[in-house]
Parts: sequence; C-alpha cells; structure tokens
Amino acid sequence: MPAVRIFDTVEGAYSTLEAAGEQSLYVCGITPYDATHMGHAASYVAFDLLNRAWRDGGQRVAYVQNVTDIDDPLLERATATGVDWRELAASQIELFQTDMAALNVLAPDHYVGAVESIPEIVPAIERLLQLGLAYRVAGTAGEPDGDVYYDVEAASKQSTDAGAWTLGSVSGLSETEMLELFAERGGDPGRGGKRQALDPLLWRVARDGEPSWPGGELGEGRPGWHIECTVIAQKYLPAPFTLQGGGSDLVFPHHEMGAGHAYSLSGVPLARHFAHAGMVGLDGEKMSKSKGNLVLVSKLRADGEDPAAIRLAILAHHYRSDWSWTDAGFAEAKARLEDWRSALAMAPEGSAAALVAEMRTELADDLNAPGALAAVDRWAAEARKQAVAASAMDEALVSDAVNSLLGVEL
Ligand code: 5CA
Ligand code: ZN
Repeated sequence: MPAVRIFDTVEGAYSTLEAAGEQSLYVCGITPYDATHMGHAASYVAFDLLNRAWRDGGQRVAYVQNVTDIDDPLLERATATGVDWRELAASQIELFQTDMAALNVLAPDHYVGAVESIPEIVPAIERLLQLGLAYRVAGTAGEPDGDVYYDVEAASKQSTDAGAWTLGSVSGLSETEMLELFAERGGDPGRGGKRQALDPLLWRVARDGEPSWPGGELGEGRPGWHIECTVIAQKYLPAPFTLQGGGSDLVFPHHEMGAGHAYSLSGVPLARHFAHAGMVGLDGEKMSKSKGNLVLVSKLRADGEDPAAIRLAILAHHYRSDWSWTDAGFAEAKARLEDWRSALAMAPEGSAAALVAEMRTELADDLNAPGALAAVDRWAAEARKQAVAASAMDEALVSDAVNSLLGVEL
C-alpha cells in the first residue's frame, strides 16, 4: 500500500499521510441514545478503510474512539421514554458495538466514555480558567451561577505561531455561517452572560434532576461536549496525532472548538489532519430522528440481510460524498456480492496480484472505495469470461484482499 493521500478539511486540499511507523487516529464516537443508522455506519466504515490501508502498508495504528455517554440528547431521550439514562446508554453502546462487529469495522484500541473521563476533564477546564481562556457565567433566567465557557476570542489571541489555533482555523467558515451552525448543533449562542455568542460550554454546573459529578474548583456538574474529545485524545494519543475524523456535521463547532481547547492546553495542534465523511440520507432526504426515516443497521440484520452487503452498499459511495440509502442501491450491492462470490470459483491463474495492486492504488487515493469496487468488478467479469476452474492461490489472494482492504467477507 503506498502512502495514503487524503482530503484534509483544514487545507481544503489533498495531504499525503507520510508513513511514520505509527499512525494515530481519533474518530468521534456515538452519542448512545438511539440505534446506529446508516449515516453513523458510513462514517465508521470510512475511517475503517483508512485504518485498514495503514495496516496494509505496515504501519502500526493507535486508534481511539469516544462515546458521548452523557449529554443533553441522551438525557432528553431518557426522560421522554422513561428509561434510566445509564440503561439507555449501555443498551445503545452494546447495539452499536454489535453492529460495528457485524460490519467488520475494526475495533478501536481504546473506546472511552465521557463519564469515565471526568476526572481528567475537570483539571483541563480548571487549567483553562487559570490561563484566562475560560470564564464562569453568572446565573440568569433560572440558570444557576457557575457554568464555565471557553473564551474563543482570548484563545484566538494566544499566539501568532504557525499552527496556533484561531477561531475558523479548522472550519474556515465565516462568522455568520458559524453562528447558524452553532445554534443548530448543540451550541447556545443566546445564553446570557457569555462574552461571545460562539463561546462553547466547558462545564455545566449541577441542575435539579440532572446527573452530576464532582468538579473540583468547578463545583458539581458535567462536561461540555468538545472538551470531552480533546481530553480523551490528549490522554491516549500523541500530540499532535495523525488524523481526527467524523461526519461533516462535526467540522463546526465540534472539531473547531476541540482543536482550540487542545491548543490552549498544550500549545500544539490536536491533530495534523482532519477528514470528514459526507452525510447519508434516505431517498434524497436527510436521515434524522425527527423525520423518522432512519435506516438502522440492526433492523437490516434482524431482517436477515448479509452485513457484507450492507458494507458494500456503503462502499459504493465515496466517503466524502453526500448520498442517500435506497432499496435500489442495496439491491445492487447484494447482486455485486453474489457476483464476486461466484467469480471466486473461477479466479484466473495469476490474476490476483494485479487486482490487489489496483485496489491499493485506489484506496491510497483518498480512500476511493468506488474505484476499488470497480476494479474487483472488472476482475470478476474477466474471471467469468475465462470461465476456467479457479487457481486456488488466486482465489485465496483475492478473497483475502477484499476482506482485509475493503472489509468485505466473501
Ligand atoms: N458523540 C458525537 C461525536 S463526539 C456525535 O456526533 N455522535 S452522533 O451519534 O451524533 O454521531 C456519530 C457519528 O456519525 C459522527 O461522526 C457524525 O458526524 C456521524 N453522523 C451522524 N449522522 C450522520 C449522517 N446522516 N450521515 C453521515 N454521518 C453521520
Ligand atoms: Zn467528538
């Protein structure tokens, strides 16, 4: 496998991830309040391709993923359904891990919860306060005193060094665009007492009826979202680590603010590269809980669908494109899987090496799974044309390569 070239969100261009012996990967994990839908699955399959490409190239990979096991959406869902939030999280985490295993997504080395990380998150926030890059907000309109916010303006002025974080470093968005997305994606631009509308929450002090944990100088409470990923990544990975990944809805504010927190805490960037997967919809509409149009991996599995076909349906789309799950697309994936499986029994002598090389070239080029699939399609068509008994060696090589590079079990 040649060195992988990936489209870096920050650069807005391709970057080559030089072979360095060890690569380090942080992929944002789920908020476990509902079952894994095709959009979640596609984002983990995308970064699984990177993990597999690195390993194929002889690189060791340190892979960390969080699980946002305490946050507003989880508590809201628990309240709405009358389930204890801990039980809801535990059941959805288990379902997610079963779905990922079925989809042949290699497990991270560390799968780390927000709750278990609170003892590390608290000192990080205390430090931001000491540095003058965070502040406490006085209670207003029924809110208690003491919520802690990150001061994006002060943090943006820390340093003029190359690699220093300033608001917009990661996302490249205008302030108007940021304000719009901030409100849509968990931010609270209108919270009274903040220095700047875009300042994100670091620590939410305890409220009646909400779970809370000891917060040292911060008082009882629970952590904000972005600091969670920063602290977990900094604990388990080098600084900077190779790449942070997630869906494109995480570019702002999540990855922007996480990178800011990390720079404020350590003086070095969080990650060398950022990459984002496109959004998956259903039949042309955004897949969302409110629309009730979720395609769940667990539901398809329960219906007896082959997880390898689900994975192939995902891989038919380039990870950066926005696409829609459709019945027709899934039917194509099932037909393709059948085609590949039957062609294996006709693997022409000496055909495997060229195919493997072609798959590697495609995957090293910004994880071009559709290109790799097309290469296997051509190989299968040729095998069928020749229609001779399989060379056992080529059959095994093709099957191994499709399994290890694409994660599709033939
Ligand atoms: N816990 C946070 C990340 S720290 C979170 O965003 N959780 S999540 O459950 O909402 O999403 C998990 C991952 O799936 C994220 O990378 C998110 O960007 C991605 N994702 C969510 N919806 C879609 C979708 N419709 N299409 C593609 N990816 C999606
Ligand atoms: Zn995250």
